[in-house]
Amino acid sequence: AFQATGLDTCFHDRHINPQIYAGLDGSNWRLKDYESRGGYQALKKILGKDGGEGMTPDQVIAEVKGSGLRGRGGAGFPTGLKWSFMPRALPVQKYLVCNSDEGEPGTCKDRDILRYNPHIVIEGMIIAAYAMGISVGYNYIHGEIFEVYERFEAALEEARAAGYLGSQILGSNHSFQLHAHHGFGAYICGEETALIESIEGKKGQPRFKPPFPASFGVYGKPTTINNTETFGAVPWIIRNGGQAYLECGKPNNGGTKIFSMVGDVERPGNYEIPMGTPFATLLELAGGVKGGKKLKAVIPGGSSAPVLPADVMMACTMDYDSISKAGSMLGSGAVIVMDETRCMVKSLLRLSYFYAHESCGQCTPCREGTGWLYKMVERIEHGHGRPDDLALLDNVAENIMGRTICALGDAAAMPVRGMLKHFRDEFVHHIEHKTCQVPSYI
Ligand code: L3W
Ligand code: SF4
Repeated sequence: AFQATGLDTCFHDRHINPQIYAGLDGSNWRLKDYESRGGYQALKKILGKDGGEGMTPDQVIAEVKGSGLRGRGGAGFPTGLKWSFMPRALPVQKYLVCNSDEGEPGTCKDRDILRYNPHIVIEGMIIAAYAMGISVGYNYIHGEIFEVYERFEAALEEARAAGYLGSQILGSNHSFQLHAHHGFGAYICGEETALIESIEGKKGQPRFKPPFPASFGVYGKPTTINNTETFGAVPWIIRNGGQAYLECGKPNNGGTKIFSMVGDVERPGNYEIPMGTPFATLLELAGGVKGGKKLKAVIPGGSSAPVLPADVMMACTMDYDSISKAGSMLGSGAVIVMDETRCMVKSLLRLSYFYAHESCGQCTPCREGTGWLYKMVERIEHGHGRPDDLALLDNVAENIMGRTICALGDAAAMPVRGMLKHFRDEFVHHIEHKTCQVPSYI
């Protein structure tokens, strides 16, 4: 029904689009397969190895700026702008990092990109390194997907053997050494500065920002860090032009985005759609609400994003602006769909447990506050809620927000505030009646 950005960034669920998925199944991730899909043509284009004139680093950055590409990890920061922060002329070691530490509940896109198309990330990183004058890079891969790490290592070997990676790439002056690095599954290592600490061999705890990694990153040196999907979009942008990518989406929300449709849908999976597509269309692609039940609520951008009730969500389009106008955020693009049988108290309990468990413990509001939130929601869920608990929940969430070193504190507080804003009645019912008002739980 729509045109994706070529087959190379397309990860439709197998039930939806078997042809496209078949092109990227477990056996087609190798270099020869990627080349047959146009792989490494963008790299040849910038280096002038395709018979053309080549592109200067400034031209590459201008193309990425013009594409409207924004960070696909959660924050949506403009990629071209981030690349322009790199002090290219500074005679110090600079680093490029890919954040593949995908851990946001509901999100499962980056592992599929690496599983089915590792070379697209490698090519995107080589191009980024060229644009920013960087000679060393790391791809930090989540520790719980070890087979993906092994596959990425194998793809790196192929790229090196073919002359795409390493010293004097394709006979040019551009050299880039890229290494894979795996974590051990801590959610907090997806926060960019914790990830950098972990690369350096330290405990993965976030640093204060500023300074941002752009000036003080790996080993204190200028570092650019982007998400896996962000790098994956770069080869297409270079081959087809930034304007073409921008036009796939809508102003300020260029291109396509992969959404992980999870929860109560008939066909969960990853769907690449143009930015600005109505949520209703995405829901339809995923087969609608499971079992024909009624849609109750959606968490539109990974568990850190506030929940939205069905009617608000159905009026949204899938882009940064529309979702944030509705009071939530596009985040990492995990769309958690909840049907009419879902209890919001129980859902919040699961989320609160996650954040309390994953807090690194560095700052008091997060270390203590996430635990308090969890304990309060737990007693409400189990029929021991107190009349003043909702005011206390609100108060603790408010006092975490903006008072912590990294975004995990806010991420723990925002779901609480979203749930209380839209589904307060359910919490009140739990406290007053010591039981759930949702039919399946009565
Ligand atoms: C230089 C400046 N650089 C900002 C850079 C900064 C970073 C990027 C965005 O949080 C969100 C969070 C989670 N000079 C700069 C600058 N930068 N100003 O731009 O920065 P920031 O601080 O807005 O965001 P962040 O700390 O990177 C990320 C949300 O994502 N999230 C988490 C997702 C988790 C995954 C996953 O598991 N894969 O994606 C979900 O929504 O809550 O709001 O690079 O250095 N003046
Ligand atoms: Fe650690 Fe939480 Fe503070 Fe982030 S907000 S640094 S996870 S204690």
